[in-house]
Amino acid sequence: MGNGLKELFRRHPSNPILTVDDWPYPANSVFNAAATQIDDHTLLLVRVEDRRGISHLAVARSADGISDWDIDSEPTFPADPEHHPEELWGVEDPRITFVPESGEYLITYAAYSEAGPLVSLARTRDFRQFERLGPIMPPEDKDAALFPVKFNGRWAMIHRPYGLIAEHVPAHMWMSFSPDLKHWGDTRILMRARRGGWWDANKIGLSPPPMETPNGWLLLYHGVRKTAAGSIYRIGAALLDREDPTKVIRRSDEWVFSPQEAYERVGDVGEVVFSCGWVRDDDRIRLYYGAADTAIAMAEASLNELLSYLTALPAYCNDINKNLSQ
Ligand code: BMA
Repeated sequence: MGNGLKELFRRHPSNPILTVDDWPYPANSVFNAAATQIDDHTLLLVRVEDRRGISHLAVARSADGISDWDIDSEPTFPADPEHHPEELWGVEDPRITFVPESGEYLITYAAYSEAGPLVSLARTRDFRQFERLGPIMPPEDKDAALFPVKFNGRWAMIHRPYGLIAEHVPAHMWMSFSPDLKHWGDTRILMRARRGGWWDANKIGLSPPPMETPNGWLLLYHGVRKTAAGSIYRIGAALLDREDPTKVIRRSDEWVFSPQEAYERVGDVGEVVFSCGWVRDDDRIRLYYGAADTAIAMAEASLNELLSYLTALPAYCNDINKNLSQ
């Protein structure tokens, strides 16, 4: 976007809406928060990096989702390496999926194990008590979120395995299925990283959990562009078939959101916008994102505008052999 075209996502004027200065206890940074709407308030499950470099998760609540955050006075979901050795170096980048069928919230997060990050799962009803279901994907794997409904009786999850063969092998988005949230399989590539000079070449991953819309499952995903000065993390959009989410039906060529403001360009890791959560209120979408691995910011979009943009794109070709130009 840019060049005078209307941006799909509009930054909130009070960005960044949460920084470590708002935190009730000492920490290094707050970023990459999961988000959900509970009754009359917005809940963020925030990744907090402490001053050792280890991350935990903390709950922040706000009536308008922008200001007056009520933040838990101590870590809500600290790593528990004693019982869960895979959490040795912390817990990171959560995604929340509310399951209407059971009234539970399922939380996927990256547990930073000695062998690299892996996908772990926990569930809660109130964000006070959590039940850990443990690792569901071996390392290295992250950027995972569940769908809120089952498909033919099976849970579905998007995730991003990486580094299984070698660093130079592209990191694509994959999808797996499970009858019981414990045993995962029927694993396949969902959407490939592009190649060459593309903004989303070589490494992509899911951003917030998939959102159900009349036109299909709306996805945002991050693409990583490696440059001589470091990596740039931007966000693109895609649509999956509503009945068969293994089919990508649209994918934006251009990114829909990218680092531009000072708080996105400068920080612990500059040139990063990284989203793990969004909240929908009729047509209004609030996208929460980590800015430069340092603070939390928010941008708004209209669901109808996003869907009009995507549905006007040509149908996406899922056939890799016809897609080599990308
Ligand atoms: C990714 C993840 C994110 C982080 C981003 C930019 O690989 O580790 O947590 O925001 O890098 O540093």
